[in-house]
Amino acid sequence: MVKYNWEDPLDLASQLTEEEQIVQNAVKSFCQEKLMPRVLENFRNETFDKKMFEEMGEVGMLGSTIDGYGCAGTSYVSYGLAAREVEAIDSGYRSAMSVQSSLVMHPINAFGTEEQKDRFLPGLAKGKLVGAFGLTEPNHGSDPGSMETTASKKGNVYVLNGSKTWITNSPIADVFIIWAKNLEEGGAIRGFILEKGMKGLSAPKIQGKFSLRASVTGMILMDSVEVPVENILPKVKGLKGPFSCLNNARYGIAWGALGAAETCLHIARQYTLDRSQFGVPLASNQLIQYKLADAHSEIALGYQACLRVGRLKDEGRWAPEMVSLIKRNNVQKALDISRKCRDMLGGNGISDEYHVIRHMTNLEAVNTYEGTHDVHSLILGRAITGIPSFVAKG
Ligand code: TGC
Ligand code: FAD
Repeated sequence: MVKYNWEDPLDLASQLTEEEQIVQNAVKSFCQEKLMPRVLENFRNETFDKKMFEEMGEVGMLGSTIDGYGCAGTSYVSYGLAAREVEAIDSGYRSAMSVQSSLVMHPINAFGTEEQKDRFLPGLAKGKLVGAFGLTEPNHGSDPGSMETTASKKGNVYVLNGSKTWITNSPIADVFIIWAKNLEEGGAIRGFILEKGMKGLSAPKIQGKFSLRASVTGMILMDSVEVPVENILPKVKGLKGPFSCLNNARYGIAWGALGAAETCLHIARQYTLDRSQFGVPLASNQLIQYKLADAHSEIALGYQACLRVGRLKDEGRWAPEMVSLIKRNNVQKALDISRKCRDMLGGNGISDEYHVIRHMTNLEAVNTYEGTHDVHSLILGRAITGIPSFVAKG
């Protein structure tokens, strides 16, 4: 028998390799030193410091699972642990890292030519270049297969027309992975690498978000943008291109959301130990302990599921539905935990100085992006029954 450690109830630490522990500790120190000091200012003022990408690049956090091109070549478990530590500070910072790593560097690495990899990956790994991923459109979010953005070949360029919206990093991006229907191939979906400064390309910022305020989000507008033919990603065709990238990002989110929930739990625990009402600490109240126990249990169980999927990913024995399962479950649980923790802080719970409300509002967006909670229910429902129900039958 061992003594129960409430901070690591199922002894996750001992299930990690030495390398994974080193990565986690290094990222944790980085987050405390570089991210925590700027988060309130970024969130309050909806600002984002592009320098953060270079700082993440210096410690090997960008495209970390890729081998070569200046990337660290870590396991998927290490990538998940890094997402956990970053999102323990703010989901917006994890968004910036996820998009760069899973949605921009991964498709270039998996579907690009050697020239494209040599040209873009080292700069993206160092954070000298910032990337964005354009799938969602104003009229097509959960159903990207109906996208309207088109590419048509004219001589040695593809001409791209269309618009993407709700795109993380787009206003500050140098490199844009754009998914469009190629008219020459009967509308097959293809990935293209667009670069800042191309004529007809703009990326206005979306203002006024109540969630993920420390992450910059925008549109991508393409008005006859001429993209050299060598900028098409040649090795993938169809929706499996963007979805393969989403598998990795969704996996990181499953870890990250629990990192945010864990921060909320730690803050609520300390607050209820420190604050007394009716002459006793709030934490001595059974109703409070019940809520803490629920949060503690869900976080511990959720991490075990993340670790399991991470190990299966590292072994190549995973299925996309496993990722839907942990993204859907962990984000919903994290959102519920953040709401309960906010409640336990009473009036102070709505002040950003106590951080919990920031995590709570962030998790609303996390529940929506990368496939909404309900879309993942439908993905799992299809796997359980064999019946796709994305389109309601009249
Ligand atoms: P469906 O018929 O199911 O599939 C079409 C083709 O795609 C393949 N596929 C996958 N391949 C790899 N991984 C997956 N997870 C895959 N899911 C599907 C599938 O095998 C098929 O291939 P093929 O060769 O037979 O053509 O497609 P559908 O049109 O019925 O779509 C169903 C649905 C709802 C599951 C899908 O559209 C979906 O997942 N919608 C959600 C959209 C979404 O997640 N958007 C995310 C945008 S990016 C973002 O939010 C970034 S936020 C980042 C941040 O800031 O952190
Ligand atoms: P909709 O698809 O219109 O859904 C609205 C509601 O209807 C949801 O509750 C949904 O679950 C429900 N619904 C939809 N279809 C069904 C159905 N068949 N059955 C039952 N219910 C259904 N996208 C990118 O491409 N790149 C990015 O970098 C990116 N970053 C983002 C950052 C932020 C902060 C946010 C908020 C979004 C981002 N997105 C990005 C877009 C995100 O992926 C979409 O918002 C998401 O996929 C949902 O699409 P939608 O907003 O159009 O909602």
